[in-house]
Amino acid sequence: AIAKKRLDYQAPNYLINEVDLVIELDPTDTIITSTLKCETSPHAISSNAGVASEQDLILDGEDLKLISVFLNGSAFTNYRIEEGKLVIPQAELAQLTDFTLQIKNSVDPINNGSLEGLYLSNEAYCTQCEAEGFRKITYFLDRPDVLSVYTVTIIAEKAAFPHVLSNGNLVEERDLADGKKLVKWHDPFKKPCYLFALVAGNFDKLSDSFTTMSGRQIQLELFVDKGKASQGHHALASLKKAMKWDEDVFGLEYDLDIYMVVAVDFFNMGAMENKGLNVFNSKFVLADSNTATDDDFFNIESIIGHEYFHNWTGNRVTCRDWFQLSLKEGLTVFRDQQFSADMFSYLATRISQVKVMREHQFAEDAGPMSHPIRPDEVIEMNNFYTVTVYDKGAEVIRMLHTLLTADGFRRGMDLYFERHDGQAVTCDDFVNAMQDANEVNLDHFKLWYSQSGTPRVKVESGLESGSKELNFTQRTNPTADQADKRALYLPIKVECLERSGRKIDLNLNNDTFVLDKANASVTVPSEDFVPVLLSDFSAPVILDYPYSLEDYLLIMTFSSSDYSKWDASQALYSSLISELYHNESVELSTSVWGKLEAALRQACNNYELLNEMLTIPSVESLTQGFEFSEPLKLSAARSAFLVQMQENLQDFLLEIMANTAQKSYEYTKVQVNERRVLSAVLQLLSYSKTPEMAAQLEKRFNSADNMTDKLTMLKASQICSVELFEKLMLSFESEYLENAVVMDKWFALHATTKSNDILSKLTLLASHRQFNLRNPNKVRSLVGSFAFYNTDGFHAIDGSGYQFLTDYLLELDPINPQIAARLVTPLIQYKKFAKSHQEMMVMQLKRLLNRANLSKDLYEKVSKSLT
Ligand code: HT7
Ligand code: ZN
Repeated sequence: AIAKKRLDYQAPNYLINEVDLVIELDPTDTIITSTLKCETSPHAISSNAGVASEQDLILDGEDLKLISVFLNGSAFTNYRIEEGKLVIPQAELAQLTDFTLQIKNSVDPINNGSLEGLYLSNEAYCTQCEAEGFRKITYFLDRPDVLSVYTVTIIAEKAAFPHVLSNGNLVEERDLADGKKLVKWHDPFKKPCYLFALVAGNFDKLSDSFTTMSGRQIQLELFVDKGKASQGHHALASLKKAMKWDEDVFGLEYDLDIYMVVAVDFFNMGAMENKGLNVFNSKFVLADSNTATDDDFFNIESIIGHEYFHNWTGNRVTCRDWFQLSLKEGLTVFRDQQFSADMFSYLATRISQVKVMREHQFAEDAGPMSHPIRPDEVIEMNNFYTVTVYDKGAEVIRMLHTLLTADGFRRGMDLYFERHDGQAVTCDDFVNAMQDANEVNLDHFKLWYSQSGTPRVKVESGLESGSKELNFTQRTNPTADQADKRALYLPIKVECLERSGRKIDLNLNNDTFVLDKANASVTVPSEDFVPVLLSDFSAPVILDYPYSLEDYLLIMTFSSSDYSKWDASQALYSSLISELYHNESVELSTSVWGKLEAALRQACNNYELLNEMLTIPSVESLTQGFEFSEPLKLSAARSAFLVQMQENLQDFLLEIMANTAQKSYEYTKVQVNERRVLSAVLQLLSYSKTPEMAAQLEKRFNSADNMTDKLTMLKASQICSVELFEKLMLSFESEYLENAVVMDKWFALHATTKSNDILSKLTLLASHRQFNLRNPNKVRSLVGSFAFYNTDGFHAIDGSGYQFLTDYLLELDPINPQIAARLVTPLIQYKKFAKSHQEMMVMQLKRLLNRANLSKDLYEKVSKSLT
């Protein structure tokens, strides 16, 4: 497997201005006739040469059967096939500045388990072309800087496929002989081939419309499986909110006359922003109160928003090459976060994002796959749809937003679109627009794009005659991909509190201190204070300050930022759990509990904050705080902490429980926060493991009128009583057996159960009639939940969890390498665990590496982890 390098970029030798596709659908033998209007690219011509290219035309292709080639209307046979690619020799094109190439090939959708290119999801045809899937449909210059206008004709059986869709506008629909029909679509906007889409199936359709700010009526259509139309309303309402928000906040209006969204069950990721025809994983579309949780409602709104926002950040302005992926993904994630913050809540949105960074991105940066948000080297592009490119990428955009303010950021966005609409550009082009629109110099800031790793910011306070200094030092440790690190440009939000809780004025612009070198300090006009650092997670760094428990409690009580109150609660819990980790028999002092309760009581008038403060850091997030953690010991310490917390705060928790009445379900912010508080309280109380608590959970499960509460009771019973958990799970299974999306939750709950025979359970579940190895949602629910979130099972002392995952990956890799490579993540990050675990994990990684024909996807990750 050969790595591609960012710095090797070369502009294309040929352009493809127009693409005309005729696709005759057939499950095993779909025929594609592709007519390409090509032109020699100006880049390919050296000054003293003629007008024709000096290089062969090399069209990407994978798993295709070539039928015929025509050049300018004549049969053409002087081509070569090299490693799947179709090569038209330069000599054949020597006299031509523009030419038409017609290629006929066939593909086999039903046997395409990779879910890239054209495949079948249940009975529907659908496509996934990002990143490099178009080459699995036809021969093409499969790179994002080749932009073309598409006309797509689809021929399908009329009865089986009432809905036959592609990008843009419908221009023709007519019946053909033999029960077939022809449907033709035209997309007037030039686009890269990764935004091409085709869907054909028999769906229920929900229709609506949106009037844009300039008064144009846009037709909205949502396609879901038959019988599920009632579960599509939330997604459609979310789409309209997103369209309005992008107009209000960024002045961006939708461009085509129709916007379609299709929900499919077989999908590798969350959703895909194909021009005018989004394809969604059904779990991010379908929702009603009986089948979806509050979190599902939130995620649907956010992902619908995300894909919609791509229409400008991704589609109208796209990436020059895939190394620039964060150009569209980091920016669009930032935009969807701002949207969620405005629609739902800033605090909840920010906290959930910070958890992603701390639990997953920091781990990625500390592991073998560490890369900058703009990677330098890639073997398999699918491996770079990462928390680094997406989520750290969004944090980098957020820092620009902080530094330039909302108005300055908007000026930068306006200039970016003014300069680059219709182009394929780079991350530098984006930052340059921000810089030029605001007349600032962002050269140093750009280092965020090329440097990987998580900076550590150490803060110390030193006494200076009558006042104190806060001394900041930043350092980024070497990562697997880069040895040398430089100081970054870091905006750090700071607040200082006197012991009385009074805020000290620091005279900082926007409460933000910019640390732009290795060391710097801030003067604080007080001798005794507690600094509140990195409010709002103003930079993606790890902070190190010698806080005492008292300090955390002071921040939890007096900080002006709810975010910082939550952050202090998490740091407090982590430090107490760490005490138990080092000495499992330690009883945490009663005075801590009393003070904690007092701090939590202060938040009782703010259920949004309270529920966050009652949530204890996950094992995954705690793991990041240790150099070589013993996972089983850490999980035990966390449980021991929860038992003590429950014992010491029981009256307080029972009081809250008594104060929250069950209401008939509505997805409103007030109700969501009440349910979240109740969920946190019930989970904590479940550590009592008493029959009374079990009875309470059973009663609440049976009377729940919504999925959120049902899942809360299942999760709590998983802690409280094995018998109750098994009983409720059986009842849940019989109620939802036919609902694929809901059953994913059931699989995931089983997979995260603490149990000595978890592996035989998983094996049994894998033969459940709703389980299907070819469906990524099922695999993620069962195997993914186990490997990522079942610490005790996955890290079992005998290595059986590691072996189980590996066996599974070996089976999955030949079918869907993209998903196999995602699931290997917990195994390749072995270096953060104690030696005995490392050895067993390495043994399994070697088994993978020794497999003949391992995919590029797994090879890239596994081989890096073993060097
Ligand atoms: N831009 C989309 C990425 C995506 C994807 C990438 C690789 C393979 C399958 C995929 N499905 C979707 C989704 C997004 O970020 O909006
Ligand atoms: Zn995206």
